[in-house]
Amino acid sequence: MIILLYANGWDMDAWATRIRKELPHATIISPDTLTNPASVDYAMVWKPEPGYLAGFPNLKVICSLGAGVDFLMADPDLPAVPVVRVIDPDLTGRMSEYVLLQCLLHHRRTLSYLRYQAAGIWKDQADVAARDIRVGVLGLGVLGLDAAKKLQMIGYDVAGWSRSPKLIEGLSTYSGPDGLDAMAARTDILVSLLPHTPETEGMLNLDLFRKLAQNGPLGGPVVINAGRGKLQVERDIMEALDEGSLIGASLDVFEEEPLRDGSPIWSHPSIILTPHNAAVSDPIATTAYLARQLTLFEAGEPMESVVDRNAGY
Ligand code: NDP
Ligand code: OXD
Repeated sequence: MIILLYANGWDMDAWATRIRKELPHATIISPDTLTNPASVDYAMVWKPEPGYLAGFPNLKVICSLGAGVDFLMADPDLPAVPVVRVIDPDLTGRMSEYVLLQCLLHHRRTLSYLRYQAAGIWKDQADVAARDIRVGVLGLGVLGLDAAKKLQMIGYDVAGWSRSPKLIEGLSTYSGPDGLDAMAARTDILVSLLPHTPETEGMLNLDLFRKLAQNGPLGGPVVINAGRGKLQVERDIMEALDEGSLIGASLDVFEEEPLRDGSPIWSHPSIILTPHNAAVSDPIATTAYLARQLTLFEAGEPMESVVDRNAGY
């Protein structure tokens, strides 16, 4: 079994060591050590250049080293083999930590208190109970559902939106364009955990922000995006913050990454920015998961997280 391991810009030593541990019979190669592309059976990749994987004529499976596969789906020359993505409790747990933290930071007005502290001001702001704050989660997949359940455990009034209708005990669910408007109207904090597809691109825009609950207990709505940067229209986020149809934002992902120097997002007092690290792929957990998928494939068994290439995620 020959595996190509390639993640543009990552240090892959720890990854190669872990894969060798999980799959002792595998030969791990990198673009630097590659001599015969036709010998490669499997690719484990993160953001290879479009067209790169087409140079491996005998690939059997392509594995994303993360949960998202938008960079693969956007490759017009992607080989027609199964694409597998990561579904792992380690990654899911990290994302839910991020979502809970960001909701709480805005809910408990942490940015204001940090400013008061810096200025030596002793000032109290109106306190709101979690049960009075309505959170709307865009995406009820692996990550969205876990985050929604954990937000409920804190006491938030949570709803979720997905492409297909869902019945989830204890959770208000919405789907489709009408469902989005209905959920927006009852949302104080909007959490985006959607994949980037042609359908979701640009949907975090001014039109949607204005449909969020404008008279909620926080004084206005907040958006949190850890899905993909292409979901958001950054110009619209700035405009919404200016006009007050948003009062805060937490952004982990950006239209262009790294975020360009000079973007007003860097210094906006109501935006919390993180560098696309809401849920990083841990080499140990990720390689164990992907090794299991390849073992299943070699045994002729179905793999657990094959991407639906028509849906694009
Ligand atoms: P899943 O595929 O499990 O879930 C995706 C969810 O989005 C599903 O509920 C799906 O609906 C919904 N969805 C997709 N398209 C639409 C649409 N057009 N309208 C409404 N709902 C839609 O993905 P994960 O939860 O595992 O991951 C989600 C995304 O999180 C990844 O694709 C990636 O972009 C991002 N991510 C970001 C990370 C970070 O560090 N910032 C880390 C990991 C992931 P349905 O249930 O009907 O299929
Ligand atoms: C992922 C990511 O998709 O880290 O896993 O963005």
